Amino acid sequence: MNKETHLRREEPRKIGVMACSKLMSAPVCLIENDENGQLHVRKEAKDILDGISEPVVVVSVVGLYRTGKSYLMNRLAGQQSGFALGSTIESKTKGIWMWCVPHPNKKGHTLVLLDTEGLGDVEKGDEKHDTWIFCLAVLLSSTLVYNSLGVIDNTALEKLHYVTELTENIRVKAKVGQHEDESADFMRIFPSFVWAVRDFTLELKRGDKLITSDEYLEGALKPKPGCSPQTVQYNLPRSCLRQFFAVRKCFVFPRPASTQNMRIMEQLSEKELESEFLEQANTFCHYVYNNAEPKTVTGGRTITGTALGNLAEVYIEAIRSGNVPCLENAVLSLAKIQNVRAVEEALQCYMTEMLSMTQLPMCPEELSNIHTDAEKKAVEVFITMSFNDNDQIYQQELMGKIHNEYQDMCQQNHEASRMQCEEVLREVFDKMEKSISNGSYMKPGGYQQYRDTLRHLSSDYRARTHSQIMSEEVLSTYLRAKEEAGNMILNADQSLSAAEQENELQRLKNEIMEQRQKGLEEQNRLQEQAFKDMQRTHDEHVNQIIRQMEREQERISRDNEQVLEAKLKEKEALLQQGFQQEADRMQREIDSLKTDMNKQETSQPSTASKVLDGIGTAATLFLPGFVPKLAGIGLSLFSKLF
Ligand SMILES: Nc1nc2c(ncn2[C@@H]2O[C@H](COP(=O)(O)OP(=O)(O)OP(=O)(O)O)[C@@H](O)[C@H]2O)c(=O)[nH]1
Ligand SMILES: [Mg+2]
Repeated sequence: MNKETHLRREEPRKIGVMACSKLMSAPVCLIENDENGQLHVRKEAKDILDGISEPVVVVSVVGLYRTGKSYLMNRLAGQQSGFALGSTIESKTKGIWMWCVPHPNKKGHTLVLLDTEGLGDVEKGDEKHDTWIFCLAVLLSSTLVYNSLGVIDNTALEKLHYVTELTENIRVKAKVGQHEDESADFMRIFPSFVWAVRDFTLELKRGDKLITSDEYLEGALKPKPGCSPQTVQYNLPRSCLRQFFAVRKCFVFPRPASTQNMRIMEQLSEKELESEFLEQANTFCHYVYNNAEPKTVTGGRTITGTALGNLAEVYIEAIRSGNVPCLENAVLSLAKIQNVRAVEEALQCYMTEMLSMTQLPMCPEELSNIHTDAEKKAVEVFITMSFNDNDQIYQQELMGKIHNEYQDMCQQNHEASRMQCEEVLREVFDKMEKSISNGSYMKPGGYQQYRDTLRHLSSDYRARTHSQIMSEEVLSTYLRAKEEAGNMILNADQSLSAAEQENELQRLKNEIMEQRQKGLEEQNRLQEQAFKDMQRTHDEHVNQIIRQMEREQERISRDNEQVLEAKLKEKEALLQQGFQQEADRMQREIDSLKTDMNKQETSQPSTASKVLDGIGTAATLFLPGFVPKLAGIGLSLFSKLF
């Protein structure tokens, strides 16, 4: 018996999710019909998604009404109740409901559960509505759970006719070539597929041999030979499932409790559920937690909760205006919305970090380190949120804005330092100023006295301001202002001969020049720091883009590999079953997929070098004379360039 069977209801279930109430205590409606019968996204749900800046793993459940879908979703949330269940024959869930919970084992990810309205309710009699619910579940999720009761037989597959309509209702590319086969595109971007068979009472055996639930599903998806209309009809949903969903999985659940108890499932403790059901339910949940991928869109880009909300709106808008939702167009619309926001939020993140960490005046190296950290975080925010910023237009905008803010901050740091130095200067030279005013130095030997005091106080001042960036500059300005007074004291000093006075005058001039030089050197050091900062900025932006490109490329390659593997398997199966023509067609698809994969592979280095050019040029705009070096960029994609 499974360990979890012993858990009492009051205890949180140990299937993973513990702190899900942190995000949302209960599900909310995401998509519903408005008063005109048109689908729309509920603001409350959109606002919740807007606040989720983490990548999302989206699991949706679809299937005929009254088949335990909401109950299964509650189990995924690790909760006894949440999505509303009904115990009568009337369908319960309307539209699409959403529950966001922290992902139980993917740190930094949110698990978004989408529970959908039951399909095929004759009372409702709105087939088109059902079709859209099914399409939206496919479009919005990264794992699609199809839930049905009983067995996977022809009737069950006929009820899944929605998959055969996907090609009419969803478009991947805005323009499709005449003979282009879209199934690989669908397969690449469609969610993984899980068939949950409820109230399964049979034994998983073929002949004498025990089979797995996955083998059971694959067996049910085998095509029949022949080309009679009935056979074509029979094969259609099967081939759609095989062609659109590269990853397919099946779980069979026995009845969870007695008929009496099933009406009050939400109130049953784990003990009151059938142990075999519990075991299956836990295996199912663990499979989803471990295998459901973060949601991506075309181009391998992982999306955040915010983007998911925007995506839902873009799709709903297309459906409302009578268009077929198109993934490529959706990504373009999403890019416009997301990129502007990505720049704003990244800049906000930078400013918050800077303001909380800095205390002006401070040493420029320290300020620079804080800036580097803040910029790194800001670029991370940008990279997670932005979309299709292929020419790095928005990233360069961010770079410029951060640069300006940092320049302002450096300026403020100079000013703060100047004020503090001037304050010290006033204190230190106060007595000497008084002596100048009351003419105490206007006497024989007065000049020497003045010079000694000046030297002595200058060194006092330096000791008190040695860590200040404006120390020498402020002293230089002061000494220049004192030149006149020094000359007067020198002139008035009768103890010095004319030649000595001439010498002293020259010395005074030289000293002022030297001090001026020191001030300039100080400013040069600051300039050098600015170049260093720019180099770091450049590296940070380039590194993060390239890393992101690598992640996307990795995901695209993985998706392609998966599609390729599925197609090779499919071809083998077709050959074994004597479908030579179909197997040949599959081989052509495989060949064209391989060509695409090769093309993508070879275009990577040129894309990477474009990034470097773009970001490098942007950097030189902010700092004339800046030459972007490639130090610190040691990433694998980049190294392919050489
Ligand atoms: N026979 C059976 N009933 C179940 C199972 N799981 C839950 N139920 C019960 O079936 C009824 C319907 O469950 P829901 O989860 O609301 O079903 P649903 O598919 O979401 O229903 P709609 O929202 O109306 O489409 C409830 O009384 C549940 O307690 C199961 O595995 N088998
Ligand atoms: Mg329901």
